[in-house]
Amino acid sequence: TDQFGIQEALAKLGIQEINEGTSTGSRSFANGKIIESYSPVDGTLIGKVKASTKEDYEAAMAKAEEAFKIWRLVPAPKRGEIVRQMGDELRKYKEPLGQLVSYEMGKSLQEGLGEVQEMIDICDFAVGLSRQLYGLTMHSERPMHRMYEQWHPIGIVGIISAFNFPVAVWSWNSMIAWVCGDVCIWKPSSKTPLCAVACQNIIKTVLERNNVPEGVSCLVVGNESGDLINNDKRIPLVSFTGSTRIGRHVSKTVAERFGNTILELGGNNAIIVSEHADINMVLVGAVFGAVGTAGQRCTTTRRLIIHESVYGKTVEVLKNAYGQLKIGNPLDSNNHVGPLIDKGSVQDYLNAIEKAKAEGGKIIVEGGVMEGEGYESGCYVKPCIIEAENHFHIVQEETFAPILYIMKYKTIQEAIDMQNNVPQGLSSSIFTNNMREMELFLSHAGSDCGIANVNIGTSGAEIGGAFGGEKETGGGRESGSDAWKAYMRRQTNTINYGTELPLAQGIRFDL
Ligand code: UN1
Repeated sequence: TDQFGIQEALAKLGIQEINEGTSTGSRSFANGKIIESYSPVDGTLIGKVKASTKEDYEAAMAKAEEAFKIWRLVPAPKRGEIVRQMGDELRKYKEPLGQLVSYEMGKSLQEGLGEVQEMIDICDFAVGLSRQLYGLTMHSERPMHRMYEQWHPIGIVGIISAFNFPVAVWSWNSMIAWVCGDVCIWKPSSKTPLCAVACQNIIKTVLERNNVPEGVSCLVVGNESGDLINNDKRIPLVSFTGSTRIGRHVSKTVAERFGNTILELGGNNAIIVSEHADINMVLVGAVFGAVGTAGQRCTTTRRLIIHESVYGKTVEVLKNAYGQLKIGNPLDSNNHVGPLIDKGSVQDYLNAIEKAKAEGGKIIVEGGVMEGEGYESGCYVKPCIIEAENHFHIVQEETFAPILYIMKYKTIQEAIDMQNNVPQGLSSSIFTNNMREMELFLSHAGSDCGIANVNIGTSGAEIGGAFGGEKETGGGRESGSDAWKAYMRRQTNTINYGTELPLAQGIRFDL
């Protein structure tokens, strides 16, 4: 691996052989069992992390509670200044952190660096936001009364993130939460704990240098901590990214105690390829969408809905492109497709292909597990294309792997219905140069997803928009636009500066 400078990157990021999985800003401690992190790139043990015990969790939460009392009173633009410095720090560490993301998670180095860029971008966004946490003013129906709303920090935010975006998703949540005056407790995926340790190491210098209370940023590792967060009444908001199956459990558990959730669950994203599409553009959008991150983004393109008149041509172009894909070490910039996260995912991929075949799917580009030199980890698979029908059980599910289902349509209405006719509702797109089709797709009667694009693929959203989706995707929104409102509590204030006390709704109450 050292051909790619991994040891040097680990050293720069402060990653040790054994790392503490619990930390509050500058202080690290953990007493739990050891979690080993193996790279899907080459199967090497990268490092170990000590998981958090219940006592570790409690200690972190005590620090978080203490920190919130101080942090909420720091003026928002001053909190923004701390986040600005975090952005600067991330700029310094973009290269090694991108390398670690690539090595521990398996996405291409380009995508690893892109993920760190999302972190930097959200810092910039959050800095501006720190001066724009606006509330509305209302006109009271009563004389000499003033009404307005203000946004107060909500408290301790629990962030439970997935392996596929091991650093960016945390930053979308934490950077926004911090300018809002909240403090965070982060439970990363147990498949990518070193990325989390690295992030904590990077920002802790900023916290220290500015005398920010350490509990503003807490890290806990291991699945036990996830359960503790979900059940903890002291945590008013849990932002969860992961599968629909686990998301359902998180949603119920947190709702039971009247906590709020932001859920970013599965996607089943489709691109509609119209007869008015520019096929060269479809090519980049669809192939990157389907095979980028080896099909492990929530926004991955899983279905292509192609107009029958351009079906043959589109399939030819796709087959040709898939034939040229290089599968291998994601740190090597010659490769397009890296490994899946682990062998369990490889098995899910193989099962999905079998299920698609059993339901009548026709293989257009053959899949399979890569073997031989360079593929020793056993996690590399071939991106495949299967001609299928939208109603197939397997097509209705999200399989976190590079399997692209293709299908035909006749009318634009039929295409939109197919696109919507899945349980998930994250991302969608249409490739067309026809203005009527495009507007219909974006209309109230069009795509039912949280993200709907034109002449762009389904993945690779910018941080400036609100990110998330409907139906089984969970309904949460994070990152840009006004997603910050979920991280604050709204308070409506009515002030009477007169000498009478008139009641609202004209009610008379004479004493
Ligand atoms: C995810 O897969 O969990 O839109 C997030 C995208 C990225 C984020 C994906 N900006 O593909």
